[in-house]
Amino acid sequence: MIMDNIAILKSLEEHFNLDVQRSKVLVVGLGQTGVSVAHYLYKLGFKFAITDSRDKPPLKEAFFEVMPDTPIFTGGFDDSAFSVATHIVVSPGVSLMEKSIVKAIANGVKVVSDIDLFACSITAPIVAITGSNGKSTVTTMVGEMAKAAGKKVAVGGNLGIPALDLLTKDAELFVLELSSFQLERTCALNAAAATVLNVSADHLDRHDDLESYAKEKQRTFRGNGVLVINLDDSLVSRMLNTERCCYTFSIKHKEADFYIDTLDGTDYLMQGKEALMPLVELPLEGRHNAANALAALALGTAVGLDKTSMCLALKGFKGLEHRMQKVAKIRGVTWVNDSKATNIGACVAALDGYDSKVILIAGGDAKGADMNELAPIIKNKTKSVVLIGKDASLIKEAINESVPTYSAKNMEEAVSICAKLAEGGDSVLLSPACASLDQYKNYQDRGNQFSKAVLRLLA
Ligand code: UMA
Ligand code: ADP
Repeated sequence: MIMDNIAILKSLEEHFNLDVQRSKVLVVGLGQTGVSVAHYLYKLGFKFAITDSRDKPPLKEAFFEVMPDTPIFTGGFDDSAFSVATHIVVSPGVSLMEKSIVKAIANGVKVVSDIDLFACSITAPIVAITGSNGKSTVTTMVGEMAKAAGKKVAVGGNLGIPALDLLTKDAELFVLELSSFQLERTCALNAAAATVLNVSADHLDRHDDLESYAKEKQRTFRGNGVLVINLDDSLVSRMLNTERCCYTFSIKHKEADFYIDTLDGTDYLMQGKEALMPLVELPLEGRHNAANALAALALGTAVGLDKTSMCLALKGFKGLEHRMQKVAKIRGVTWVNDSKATNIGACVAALDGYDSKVILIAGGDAKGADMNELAPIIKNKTKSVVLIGKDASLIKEAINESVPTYSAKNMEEAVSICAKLAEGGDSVLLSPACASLDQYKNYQDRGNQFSKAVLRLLA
């Protein structure tokens, strides 16, 4: 449920000293988040301005058709815009280390996130999901489970719909995917159930090191809700808190609350002594997806969803695009699009799921990660590797000739090299272990270009 405006204003004042008469808010970044924040502040009657460091933020024209009188500062972050603000709402894509932001914070300006504003505006429970990999999959799974259980549910956050835009839906349950960028600037969240799915190297261009990145993720556990903990991840299992209600999950350890066991030769998703459903009925490839299903079951259980509905939702869950998605089988060769593998952990999970060696397409923007971590699995699980993108040379150095590597200028060329290398029975996997922005609009664009190039082979 959503609170009325008077209750929201009271909550904002209590949490952030954000007062509709006295406060002046600067919205930093006019992307999806910034636009949702502006609409929210406008409805509540706050005075606010917007700043964006780009000359022409792409959403500017559409935004000004709706709110033509909003003051805006573009083409750089100007200290003068920050100096009049009492509060800044910083979009996740904008680093808190930006000079103007550091200066504003030093001058006593308060940072508030869109997730904070959201948390101050609702009474319905939140399920919060973060982690380096599997967030979108688990968020969608929990949303589907809630729908199957007959709940009015709203699903969003980093997944796509900004949290504040979910406030138009009078939901009984909110399921939010949260990134480390959203969490690092959030302090008012109190999720009814929360998980950090896993922590592996990602976004190290924005975080100091793996420990501090893990700490940002841990902020999802603030408050007094149920913690859902992955026992298979050493950084996450350290987050167990004996003073809080915790559900554990594991695909390796049977002492977890949610785990996998073999009964009469069949693997089951288990809770305690109860076999919830056979693993083969989960229509997703890869052991990592069994872990995702266990995490979703634990989160759903924590907010009171019934087991039958949760299992029904899992059995009907076909997975999301660009995640281990089979594109085609052409002349005996299976082509798989895992373009969403934008970090090493996701690529390792993808390769781990194969019993025989594959031909891998990898590369792009490594975001400061150490590509040497890919070397062992590439050696064990690939026949050859075709490299693309800005940091291809880092992967090539890491592979150090342990398997044959080829370089391609673009996806079309990468697919054509793979087509020459592949024999009947092989799999070709696009799982880049890197972000896409050096060559593509986003990971979807990269995945679509892969699929198009593969389907052209049919001709
Ligand atoms: N901007 C600046 N200066 C900067 C950086 C950005 O002015 O230094 C401006 C841009 O010009 C642009 C705006 O900020 O106008 C974009 O803001 P943003 O990058 O925060 O993006 P949003 O459109 O608000 O989308 C964000 C998330 N994006 C990022 O975290 C980068 C979306 O996650 C999320 O879906 C959306 O909020 C709704 O919650 C995307 C993402 O890539 C999918 N997330 C990363 C990931 O999953 O790895 C974290
Ligand atoms: P996120 O939203 O965290 O990026 P997604 O569900 O979109 O997660 O999946 C991103 C990538 O991570 C895909 O390549 C997918 O195959 C892989 N992946 C999904 N779940 C896991 C997991 N539990 N562990 C490791 N990799 C995973």
